[in-house]
Amino acid sequence: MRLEQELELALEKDQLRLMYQPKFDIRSGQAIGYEALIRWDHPVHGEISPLRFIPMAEKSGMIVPIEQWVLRTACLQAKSWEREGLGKLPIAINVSQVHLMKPDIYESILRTLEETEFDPRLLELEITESAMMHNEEHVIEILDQLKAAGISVSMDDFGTGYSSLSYLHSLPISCLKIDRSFIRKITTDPDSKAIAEMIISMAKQLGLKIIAEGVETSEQVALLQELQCYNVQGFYYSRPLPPEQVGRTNVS
Ligand code: G
Ligand code: G
Ligand code: MN
Ligand code: NA
Repeated sequence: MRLEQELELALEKDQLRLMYQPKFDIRSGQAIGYEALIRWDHPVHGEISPLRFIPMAEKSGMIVPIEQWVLRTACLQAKSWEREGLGKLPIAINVSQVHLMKPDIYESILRTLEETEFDPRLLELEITESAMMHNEEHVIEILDQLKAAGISVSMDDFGTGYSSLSYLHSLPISCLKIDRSFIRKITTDPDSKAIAEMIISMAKQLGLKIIAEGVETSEQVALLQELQCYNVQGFYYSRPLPPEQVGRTNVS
């Protein structure tokens, strides 16, 4: 069977699972939320990267049921962490452009939140800068609805698309995630540092939160702190974790 066809069955065959990568506040050393990241355990090929199968799923349309499953699973997981005494942990899920364009995405998300009794104010959707640039009117309308329901939206991989300042200003988003391509070179390449610095000050001007992705070294942490970017995500703090490890590792 072709991989595309196998992906159609992966959901019902229970081959998908989620890992959770914490986001940290470098001042407190505490986790401030968890991003759900999908994995496919293929019975023959082993773990297949989402970089490989998400594009396939977008093409076939499977991305919609898959991301609905991601939302439901992450909400149920967070409720289970809460019952274990870990508190009300904020979660983030990635939403693809194909899913974002579905006319009933808002209703579908709200239904899942109701069914899982998950607080919308603890949910963040991560949407890439490039995904937000298709059909701007539709995107603004959906994001307005989500915001009114208490759900927050972050612009993922920020700096890799080409959104204009005026579009950024008109979008009801709450946070920019600085793409890890800038963070990787932030301590060695003056241009990357200048870009990161500009994004951070622009976010401040626009009243947006800011988080740096892909932080891998203490030098990067020190520089980000100097630039007053206090929220980070990356291997330096934590790799994506299986759900049973969440809340059991704390970085100071
Ligand atoms: O975790 P990892 O680095 O392997 O993820 C690779 C890419 O897959 C990242 O860009 C991540 O955003 C994406 N990804 C992981 N889970 C999902 C998902 O549920 N939906 C979408 N659209 N992308 C995801
Ligand atoms: O595109 P998105 O930001 O959603 O991608 C998340 C992906 O980035 C995850 O699959 C995760 O494994 C990967 N990732 C997270 N932190 C780091 C890091 O510090 N370095 C690298 N190279 N990848 C990271
Ligand atoms: Mn993301
Ligand atoms: Na990203």
